[in-house]
Amino acid sequence: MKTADIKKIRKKMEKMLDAKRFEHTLGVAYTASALAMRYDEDINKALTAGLLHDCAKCISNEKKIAICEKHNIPINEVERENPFLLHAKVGSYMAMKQFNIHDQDVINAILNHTTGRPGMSQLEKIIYVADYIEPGRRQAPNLQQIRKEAFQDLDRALVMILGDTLQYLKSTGMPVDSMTQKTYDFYI
Ligand code: DGI
Ligand code: FE
Ligand code: FE
Repeated sequence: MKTADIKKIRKKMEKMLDAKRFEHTLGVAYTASALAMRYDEDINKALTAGLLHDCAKCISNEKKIAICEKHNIPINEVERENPFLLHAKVGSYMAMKQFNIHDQDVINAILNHTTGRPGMSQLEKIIYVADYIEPGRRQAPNLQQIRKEAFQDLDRALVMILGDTLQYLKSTGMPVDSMTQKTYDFYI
């Protein structure tokens, strides 16, 4: 991943996303790069995955489902009910096909950024955590504490986010994707 390629991705994302989502995307990319510095990970991979993680976010639910069906991307029951969850799977597919990203770790970071997965790589954890703590986020409880923890102990921050996410889903009555629960059980 060269700097020039990253600039190109950034320009494309500005066109593909609405202004608010683009702002969030930049927040995630730069937060991920700071975490990469802290944890000795590849900064350009963190920037690339951060820029692309929500690339499918502004695609309609109907279109996301159609893309999955066309390319044999499996849709589970919870995703069928909450198609916004599919932006992670569709986004990782688009990163490969439209943005020519072939680095499996970057692809996995995009694929698993919403639910996590057991046995995440450092880069996957960095994107998952950066998505939650980037400076533009305001609403989440314990955000101040989680932001601090992210730069002290990445796994602890990960568990805090998974725990708060499950609690939030429970309180709103939204169905839990089995992967979110499995990830929490794995890391707790
Ligand atoms: O795309 P973003 O908003 O930047 O962030 P994201 O991709 O992490 O999505 C966050 C939302 O996903 C948040 O409202 C919680 C929700 N979410 C995470 N895990 C699950 C979930 N929603 C459902 N229904 N089930 C899950 O397991
Ligand atoms: Fe997302
Ligand atoms: Fe995001």
